[in-house]
Amino acid sequence: MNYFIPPPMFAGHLLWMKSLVLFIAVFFAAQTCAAESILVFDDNPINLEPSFVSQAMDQFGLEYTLESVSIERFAEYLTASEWDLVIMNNTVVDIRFSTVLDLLNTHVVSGGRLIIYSAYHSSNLIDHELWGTLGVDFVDTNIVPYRGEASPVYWWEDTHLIFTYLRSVPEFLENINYWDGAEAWSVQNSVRARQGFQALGGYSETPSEGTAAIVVGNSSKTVYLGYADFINQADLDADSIEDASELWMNLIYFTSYCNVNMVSGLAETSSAFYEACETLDVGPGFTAKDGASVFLSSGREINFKPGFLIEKGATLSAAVCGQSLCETSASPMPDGCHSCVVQICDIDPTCCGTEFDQSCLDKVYNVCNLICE
Ligand SMILES: [Ca+2]
Ligand SMILES: [Ca+2]
Repeated sequence: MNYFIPPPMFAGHLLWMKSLVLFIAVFFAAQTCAAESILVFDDNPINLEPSFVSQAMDQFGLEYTLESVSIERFAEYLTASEWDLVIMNNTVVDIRFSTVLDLLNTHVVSGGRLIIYSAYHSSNLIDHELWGTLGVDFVDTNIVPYRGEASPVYWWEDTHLIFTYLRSVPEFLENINYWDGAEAWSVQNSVRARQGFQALGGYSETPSEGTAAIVVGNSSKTVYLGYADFINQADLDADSIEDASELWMNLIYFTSYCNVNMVSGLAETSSAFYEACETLDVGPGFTAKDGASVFLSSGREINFKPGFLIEKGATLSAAVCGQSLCETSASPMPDGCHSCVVQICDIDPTCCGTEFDQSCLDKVYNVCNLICE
């Protein structure tokens, strides 16, 4: 069974605010960011160019390998090398007869990061061990017909980082399966979270066992998603970014952010947070509009590129630690310069009082879940 019939053209707060007495550093040197190894499979039928995932990646200036057609080629990529982060947003391609879930399970068991949605969880893949590794047990499926309304997805812990970290993301209350292409179905899978995993959102307004749609675990390295987001075109908070794309930005950041260090092409109208471990490039093209509160934070420096604009009624706060979060230093970190520094120094005050030694550096990964290259 195919859930999607393609038209011919498609064949194939943060706490670091607590000491916001910092400074705005203005540089105009061009900096590029080194990419982490990120592999994406995304056959989202409505936003292929670019998909919500790609929009989020592009906002960060991240390089990634994208496969949107062939599950076999995706499996080859998985086999060929190790990846820091793998994203699978599988709406269309039938994966039931591939080895891809085996490969993804190996990836996670070996410590890799994974964010996954697959329509085919509801097919004969229910018992695959990957789902147990991700902390979920299948409960039910809701197949949403063309022009039908899917269940809303509610946030059960609306202050969690995945809903607030970089972008404030409204609940997915308008999941309407309508688009101008060919007839398409979408699939929502509901699951039960296992012990030790967090169900952060689901199809019921309040947390309820067996109706979970967003489950995180494995030390914040994995996120299971139960819903197809290609049908969610809403921008309910009217900040000019589709809410589904905003959630991807947070999810990517939450699972594996560190040297994500470019934000561009944005017009902010509310609060937004952007942080980097070493260098943060803002722009080209970045506008804080009336009512926006923009918080920037970086280890070494923040570069403002052409097209950077703060309009009347907007505020900008920028914090620079003065040293990379990815290196040890004989100097302590200024407390509050970065959300990760706040987390680390709450646990070990010597990192902000004496020196930023190896045990502090280890916490960048172990506590903040940030990857330094
Ligand atoms: Ca938003
Ligand atoms: Ca939005």
